[in-house]
Amino acid sequence: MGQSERREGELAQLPPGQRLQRGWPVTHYGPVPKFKPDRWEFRIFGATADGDKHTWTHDEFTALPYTTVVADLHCVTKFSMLGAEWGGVAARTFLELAPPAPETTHVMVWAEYGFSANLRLADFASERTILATHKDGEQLTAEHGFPVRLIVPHLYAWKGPKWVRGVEYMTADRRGFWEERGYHNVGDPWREQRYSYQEEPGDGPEL
Ligand SMILES: Nc1nc2c(c(=O)[nH]1)N[C@H]1C(S)=C(S)[C@@H](COP(=O)(O)O)O[C@H]1N2
Ligand SMILES: [Mo]
Repeated sequence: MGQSERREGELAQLPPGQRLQRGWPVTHYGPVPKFKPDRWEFRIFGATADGDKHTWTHDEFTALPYTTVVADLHCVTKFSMLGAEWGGVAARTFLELAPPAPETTHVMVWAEYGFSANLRLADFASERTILATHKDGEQLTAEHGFPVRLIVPHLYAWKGPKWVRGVEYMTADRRGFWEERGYHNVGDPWREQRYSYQEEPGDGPEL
């Protein structure tokens, strides 16, 4: 049974070393960006199949098919928030609208102020990965990532940038912001992949 199908009354499963957090703390590095609707665009670039950059204005992004995913959020600093319903656009929708070139193996998800997180293409392509605009039916607040944040349910939450502006298709792996600063390149909470010193050959590019 998947995480999304947990029944009421059933004990929620926490990954090793995590503890339950009541409420929803705000965790990020740097200031909260101000949303400027006329300058905002969401872009997909890099190794696209057609070689072009694809962009969406905020209105265009909002008009894309809306879906929901129930998923937990696990911060590497050890708190977890369980059972949030994220609403937004499935990552797969973008893979269909702007397909990657066949050589694409990884993506870099870019956010305001140059924050970034790298993912294996398969992690981004998960049917549960979502570019979220809402949580539990309400629009995200500025500090939680409005207008768009990424949720990758099966990875630690630093792999889900808030204030996302684009996705770069890559033909080789490259470390993102926290992955360059001591965090694990893959970041699977169920395997407790917290720090880069735990990496095994094949988990990521040389540090
Ligand atoms: N742009 C940006 N996104 C970010 C971060 C950040 O520093 N900058 N921190 C990540 C981390 S470490 C966590 S735990 C989650 C926290 O999300 P929340 O503040 O909505 O709880 O955001 C992630 N997304
Ligand atoms: Mo975190």
